[in-house]
Amino acid sequence: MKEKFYITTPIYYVNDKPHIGHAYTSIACDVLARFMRLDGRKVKFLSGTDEHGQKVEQTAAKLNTTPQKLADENSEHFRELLKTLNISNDDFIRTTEERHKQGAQAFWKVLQKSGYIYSGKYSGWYSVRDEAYYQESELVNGKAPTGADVEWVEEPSYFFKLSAFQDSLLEFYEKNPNFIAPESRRNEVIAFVKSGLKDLSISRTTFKWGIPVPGDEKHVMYVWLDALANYLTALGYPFKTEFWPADLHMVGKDILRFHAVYWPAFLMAADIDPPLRIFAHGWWTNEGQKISKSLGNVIDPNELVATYGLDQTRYFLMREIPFGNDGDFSREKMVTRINADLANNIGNLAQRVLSMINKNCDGIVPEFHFEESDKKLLSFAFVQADKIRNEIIYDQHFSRALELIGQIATRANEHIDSNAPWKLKKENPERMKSVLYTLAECLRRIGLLLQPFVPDAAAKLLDQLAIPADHRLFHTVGAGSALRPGTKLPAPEGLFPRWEEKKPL
Ligand code: ME8
Repeated sequence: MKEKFYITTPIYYVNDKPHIGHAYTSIACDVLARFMRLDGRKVKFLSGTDEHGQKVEQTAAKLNTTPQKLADENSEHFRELLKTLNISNDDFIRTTEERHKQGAQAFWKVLQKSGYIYSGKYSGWYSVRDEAYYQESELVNGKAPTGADVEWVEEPSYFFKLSAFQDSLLEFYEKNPNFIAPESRRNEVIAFVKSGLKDLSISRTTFKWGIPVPGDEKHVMYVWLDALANYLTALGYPFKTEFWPADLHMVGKDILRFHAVYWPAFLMAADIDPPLRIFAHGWWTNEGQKISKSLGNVIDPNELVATYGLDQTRYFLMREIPFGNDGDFSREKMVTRINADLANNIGNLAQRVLSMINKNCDGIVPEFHFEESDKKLLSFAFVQADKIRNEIIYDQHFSRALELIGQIATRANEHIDSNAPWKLKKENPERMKSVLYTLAECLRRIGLLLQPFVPDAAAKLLDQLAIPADHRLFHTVGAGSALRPGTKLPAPEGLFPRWEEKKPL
């Protein structure tokens, strides 16, 4: 059996349209899903929408529509965004689907049967925007630590005995040092759990838009318990759980606590294995400013793609900042990446090599007799591939992986300059052929490695090298699957155009 890999995005709230944060998480997951498939794993990649709760109900009321209509409309926007971004998810779950409602209710019943649910009364602070309860001590100037408004809530509620899991959670983090990434976030979570866990209110009675609590329909399930269960219900829980435990839940830093504290505690209570890893990524600002609706600087990912191109957008988001850190989006940084990394380095390499083979070798992969420098370049590319694999599999270090791919292109461009194949044409045609072969083979390796990040451009590059679709898995990166001399190549086409600022008319 192939090794499995189950990866999830957060499920997105349907109170509004998608923004850059949604695109970012989805692209990061897609890179991993594609990487793991190319690495020979059996992948399950899940995304979806989080449709219940007070926030969605209130937004629908404001817009004079029903929560279901609002959810239908916005869920579709998320689905379309995934298509636009070339996201390769295998499933898309909506929490209003029957399969989810039934699975979430079954999960509730298991928690109840195990004795970890009791009924009581909640009185305390709640933030509708965050869909989160806050302690008095957490408030900052009367607001949630996130800046969201809070309201005082007093209502009958069921509670989950979260306090009973404090020690088990700490032991679990201790035994599984890779459970929370990055490291700094792990420390935050441990400190939070050590500071003491209170039981968690897991049902609401003052509004209706949620999954009814089994056996007590005056209550709806707390939207986070409902939402987290999606990772199981999408697999067919309680009947089927193939692929569980999840290998990675990708989340933003603001929702780490729900995933790294509440979720494993619920699962422990239900006697189900916790997921293997939670990665909390950072947040984007826009030209140095916090992104917010009131500032009117929300970035629409559809516009990014329309303006800069799909692969360019994917590349920028994965390359610009170390994954886990916060990052700043700016037009200037985007254009610099497009021109310096994509057009001038990788694009230019492909252009030079493929057009020289086209002109000087009749578009046929030439014969070769390697010199030491050729072998050195190819083995560099091979070693980089191994390093990239480690960066992605163990650390999800996307920017470093792309940097390593860029280094192969830089070396290859240097190899062109130092060998000057255009001069060799007359002086030493045999040597020219070997140099061009080496460079084309180097491009093949670059093309293979680029696939998860910029799938369209990588496919175009591999097509131009006449690599059959079934020769594109990572195990083909080595010499055993190298280009065959004599292979006819199609006419070369540009890969990554330069960004030219349009001059005003
Ligand atoms: O939180 N930069 O959904 P959501 C980067 N429904 N990421 C950002 C961001 C920014 N400026 N702004 C937001 C939810 N995000 C829940 C999840 S999972 C069981 C339930 C990220 O639509 C944010 O960190 O509000 C989060 O991971 C994601 O967008 C979805 O947020």
